[in-house]
Amino acid sequence: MSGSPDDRIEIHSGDITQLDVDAIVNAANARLQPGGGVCGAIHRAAGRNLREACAAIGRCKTGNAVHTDGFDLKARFVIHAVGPVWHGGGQNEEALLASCYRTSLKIAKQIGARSLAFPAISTGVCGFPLVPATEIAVDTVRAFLAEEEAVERVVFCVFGAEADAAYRQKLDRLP
Ligand code: AR6
Repeated sequence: MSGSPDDRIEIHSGDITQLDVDAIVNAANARLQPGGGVCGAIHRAAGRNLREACAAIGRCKTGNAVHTDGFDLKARFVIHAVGPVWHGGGQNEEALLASCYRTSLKIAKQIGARSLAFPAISTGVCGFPLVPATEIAVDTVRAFLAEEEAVERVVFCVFGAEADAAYRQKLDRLP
């Protein structure tokens, strides 16, 4: 084993587009278009080739993910995961969010990405409450890392003090 799951998890506060990891995960929309938030930032940083690669794929269902190259990013790959819009919790949002994390990790394993960074999927425009979203993100990643050695390192890339505090609290890591 390459260490216990928690030794392979990091929290990084800042812009995911700057991270030097094998793959970054995008909080994408179903049409895989640039959009705003972290998705817009990733498309701006990766360049127009990313838009074309996404257009060639077409669509992706909520809870699922697809991958492309990273083009102008430091990351070799972008894994585009489509998170659920929060409708109050009665529309399978929690399972769909967990599926985004699980599917992204499986893709990372398939493409040989040993280090992977996630943004806080669905917690911006999609309105998923931060604390339950953090629980799902961390629990799903921990469970995967406990079973799989192929992905060696997972970075939770948080943007803003509130998300930073939520992840630190969940992982019991005080600043
Ligand atoms: N690096 C890391 N995290 C970021 C960055 C960044 N550069 N920019 C924002 N965040 P959101 P969603 C955080 O709204 O809720 C888009 O239009 C942000 O603070 O980007 O999944 C897509 O096209 C928040 O914590 O994604 C979709 O249509 C988190 O990233 C839709 O929005 C997610 O916020 C996806 O909405």
